[in-house]
Amino acid sequence: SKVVLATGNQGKVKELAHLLAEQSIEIVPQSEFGVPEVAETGTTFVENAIIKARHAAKITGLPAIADDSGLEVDALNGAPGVYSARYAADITEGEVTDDDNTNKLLTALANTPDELRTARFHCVLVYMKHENDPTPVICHGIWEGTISRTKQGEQGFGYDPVFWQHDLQMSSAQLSREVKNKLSHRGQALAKLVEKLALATS
Ligand code: ITT
Repeated sequence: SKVVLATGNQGKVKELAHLLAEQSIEIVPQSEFGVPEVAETGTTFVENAIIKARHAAKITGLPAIADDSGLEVDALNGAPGVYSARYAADITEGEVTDDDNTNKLLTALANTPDELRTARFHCVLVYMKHENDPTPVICHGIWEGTISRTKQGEQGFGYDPVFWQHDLQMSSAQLSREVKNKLSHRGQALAKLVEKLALATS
């Protein structure tokens, strides 16, 4: 069955498409339908994921999966949180890049000692059968780590170069997609979603 993937983020597409393809769910990126960006006006990951899934379902007439995610940093009282994608917007002219965001984060934590640099990624995945689906399927995954003092690794996207896995002694940008998917907030949310969709459609 065809499902539109309601994201403009290529990093997310790479991580999600692979696992969903194994479920005989045919994922169509929303770019193929020219779905325009929608304002993420929610104050929670759940609200924003529903806004994006509903918008894509409305425009394409297909069921939709959306991902709203972000980084919660304890020393910053939970920031950047739902604003993770646009964290550095206030100090950047034009498009905010992943590098702008990670640089701002490293600066904000410059005086934070190692033991207080704890953080976690959240990912909320939402599946909506159609734009007026009254019972969206909502799944949440969390991935714990710490914020390093330098960027390391070239894989992944977003804050991966500064998201440190102490057990592995690697940043999440140094993990292969397969290993990141096994551990990550997105991989965990997706495993739950796959299970729920299998039940819902069986
Ligand atoms: P869409 O709304 O089009 O899906 P977006 O990038 O705007 O794309 P979000 O609003 O959900 O998505 O912002 C999530 C941000 O959190 C993302 O841009 C990254 O900076 C960060 N992020 C989420 N998951 C991540 C991951 O696995 N690794 C690194 N950074 C991640």
